[in-house]
Amino acid sequence: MRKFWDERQLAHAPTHEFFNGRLEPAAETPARAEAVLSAIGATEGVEDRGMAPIEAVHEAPYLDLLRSAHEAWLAAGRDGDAMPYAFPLSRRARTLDRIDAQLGAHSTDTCAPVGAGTWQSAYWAAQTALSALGAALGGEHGFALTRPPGHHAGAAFMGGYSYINHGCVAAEAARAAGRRVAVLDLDYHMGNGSEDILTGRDGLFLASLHADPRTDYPFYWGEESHDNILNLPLPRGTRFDAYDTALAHALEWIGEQGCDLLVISYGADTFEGDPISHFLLTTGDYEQLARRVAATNLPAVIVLEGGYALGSLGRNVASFLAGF
Ligand code: OKP
Ligand code: ZN
Repeated sequence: MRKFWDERQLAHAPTHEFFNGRLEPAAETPARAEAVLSAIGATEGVEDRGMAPIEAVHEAPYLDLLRSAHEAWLAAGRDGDAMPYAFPLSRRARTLDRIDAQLGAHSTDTCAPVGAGTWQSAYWAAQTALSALGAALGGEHGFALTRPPGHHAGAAFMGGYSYINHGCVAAEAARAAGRRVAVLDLDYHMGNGSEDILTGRDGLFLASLHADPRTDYPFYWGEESHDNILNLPLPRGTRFDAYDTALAHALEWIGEQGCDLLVISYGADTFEGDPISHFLLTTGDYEQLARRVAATNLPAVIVLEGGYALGSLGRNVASFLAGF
């Protein structure tokens, strides 16, 4: 297992998030990366492969907005993180002059504040995932220590702490290199951005285990399977046995699609002690689950999505990696 990290991912540092109708301390913080770093040992640095692999999954106007939003926010006389408050559902104006309107048009929710360092962190998360892909293309598993998460970011939208979908950036780059790729999403939350990006793309597949959207964010995606997407919702309270059974099903389906490379969106927020989630996996369970994945003998790129129990996050990630 080769492990990759770039410290520019610490630049994104939201202080607050809008949750249950009020501002709460942010759950997705730079301290998450520090916690993982201290548990996984030495990491390798990251190469800069530029914008092209990011532009292969995100639309240019969205990337332009993401890069410029915080400056526009300051220019509008605001301070702190940029955050939308109005969202076009069926209606869309031709011109969106105000930063508030632009943000709302490219966001699913109020869970993706844009600060001065957001672009830098999301960009280097994608580059970190691409470096881990380099390892997998060379036949070794690669772990990308990535933050902020990516799997709620779609082709033209941010949401759910996610801005650039680094897992999909790696998956698309692998496909461009001639591989047949399955994204296996093991975060607690359904990866609606990944579904948005991957639906109907030749040579790319998504299998996702996640909390039932009837009870959990992102609510409006993830109940049904279709095309190249396998969605496996699980109830709150899910423990190892039911999770492991669903994982076996997902891996069987991935095998049937003839995939030869895995991108794993690993979220440690399926942990029993996670403060915002409701599954009951233990630290030791992650090693067992990873063993099952590794038994496919497919090279894997592992990117980090969620996981918010700061005191256990490092151990949980290390346990998952140990299974490989
Ligand atoms: C990101 B990842 C925050 C409400 C909480 C957002 C959850 C995002 C999870 N305003 N809902 O999948 O771990
Ligand atoms: Zn999550």
